[in-house]
Amino acid sequence: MSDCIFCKIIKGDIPSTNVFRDKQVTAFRDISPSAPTHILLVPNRHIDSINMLTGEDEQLMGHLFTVASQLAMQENVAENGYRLIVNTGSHGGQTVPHIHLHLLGGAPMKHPMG
Ligand code: DGP
Repeated sequence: MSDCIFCKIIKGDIPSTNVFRDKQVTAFRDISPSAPTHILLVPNRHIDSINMLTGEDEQLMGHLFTVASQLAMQENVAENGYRLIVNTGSHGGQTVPHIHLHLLGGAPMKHPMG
């Protein structure tokens, strides 16, 4: 999508601090971090939100979580724990309409959510 911020980051048209890249997924540091480690993992193919997923996306979404697990280890937050969030739609707090998984860690997370 030509006007999507995350598609522009994936293409390299907007600068970002990338921490991972393969054929399916790009991960980069959030511009406005909410925790000491705050990484966004995004599918390289544009998908608006979780609402748009089909059965064909199951491998891709599973891969997104596998990469999140690897990055948590790489960032040294795996042992103490971390939070993965996918905001969806306006009530979910989604501001960028391209599926992204937030990886937050490096400090205790606030609870309860919602
Ligand atoms: P969400 O509210 O779940 O849609 O989160 C969108 C996140 O994207 C938010 O934490 C800020 C981040 N973000 C927005 N624009 C940019 C950008 O241009 N670069 C980077 N690195 N992050 C961005």
